[in-house]
Amino acid sequence: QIKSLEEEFEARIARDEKIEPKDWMPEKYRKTHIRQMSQHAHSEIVGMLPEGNWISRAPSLRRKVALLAKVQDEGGHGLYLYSATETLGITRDEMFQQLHSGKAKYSSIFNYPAVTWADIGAIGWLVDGAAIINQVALCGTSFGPYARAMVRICKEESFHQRQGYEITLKLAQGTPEQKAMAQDALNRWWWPSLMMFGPKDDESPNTAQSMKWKLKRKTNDELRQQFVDQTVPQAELIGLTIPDPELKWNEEKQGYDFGEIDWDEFWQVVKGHGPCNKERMKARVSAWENGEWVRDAAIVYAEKQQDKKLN
Ligand code: FAQ
Repeated sequence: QIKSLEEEFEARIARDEKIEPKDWMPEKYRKTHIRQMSQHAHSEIVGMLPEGNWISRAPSLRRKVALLAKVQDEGGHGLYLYSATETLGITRDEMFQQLHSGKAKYSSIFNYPAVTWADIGAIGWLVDGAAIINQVALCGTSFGPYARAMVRICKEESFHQRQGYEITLKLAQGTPEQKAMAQDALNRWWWPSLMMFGPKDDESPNTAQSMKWKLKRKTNDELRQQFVDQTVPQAELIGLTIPDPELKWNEEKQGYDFGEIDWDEFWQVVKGHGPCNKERMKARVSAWENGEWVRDAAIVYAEKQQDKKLN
């Protein structure tokens, strides 16, 4: 019987049908979705921290309003993705427990510090730019709730990317000091942004199965190449230089060749030894602990409302 269920499932995937939470699915399909989707949700929530750091120091009211809205969107994306993941049978408490204990990962990129205002430009331009490329592909993913979440999230991400590019553009057109700030931010965020797409395909243990199940629609290297090809002309347009001496247009492949990523640095950051890993986890754990009374009060309130309805 399992055999025929599995065959039917594979046939549905082959027909590009969406798999919905109550449909039969192989246990490994469920597990790998919980892994990727919960890590995606954690990345959105931890991703609020580097930029949150700049809300009170944004250089104008207009910048402050935009940044506040962006960070708020990220919180919304995280909650949306947690809800989508819950449909696979894991609770939100379990997901937080996995994050706080270090069992679940979140994107390496958020373990780097945002040290100047130009970093807020670089995060929007490069980090959201990379996120969109990854997430546009995920709009066609096979699990219905994840695909639908991505469609909505991508719309907001494109506003995030544009606000970041505009910050960088203004700095690049500003005084020599401002232009130097924009270049310095690009220098520091470029390589970590390329790392967001994960290990090379031949060193990515999850890619082959995830491509078969159409969880992933493009591989890590395909998406990384797309990001480089899209971003280099954007840097050129505003007079900034990509910090890669090996970057070169390849006429034959109609794309850029680029230098080797520092994979030691990538794995160090993924394993918890990046510049801000400890600080980020401390912020999340203390938010969870300090918020306990709010969660308790909300539960008691909900119970009281329920009692009122019954009586
Ligand atoms: N950081 O076999 P693969 C955002 C792990 S955007 C940390 O290739 P997979 C928006 C990977 O989990 C960022 N860990 O894995 C925003 C696996 O470990 P595991 C979030 C990484 O899953 C913008 C191991 O390495 N976006 O938040 C990373 O097939 C601005 C082997 O790797 C998403 O999560 C990494 N960079 O491919 C917010 C997108 N790369 O789980 C605020 C959805 C790999 O077996 C401000 N996720 N690892 O223990 C994906 O597309 C995939 O999960 C990949 C990794 C591509 C990230």
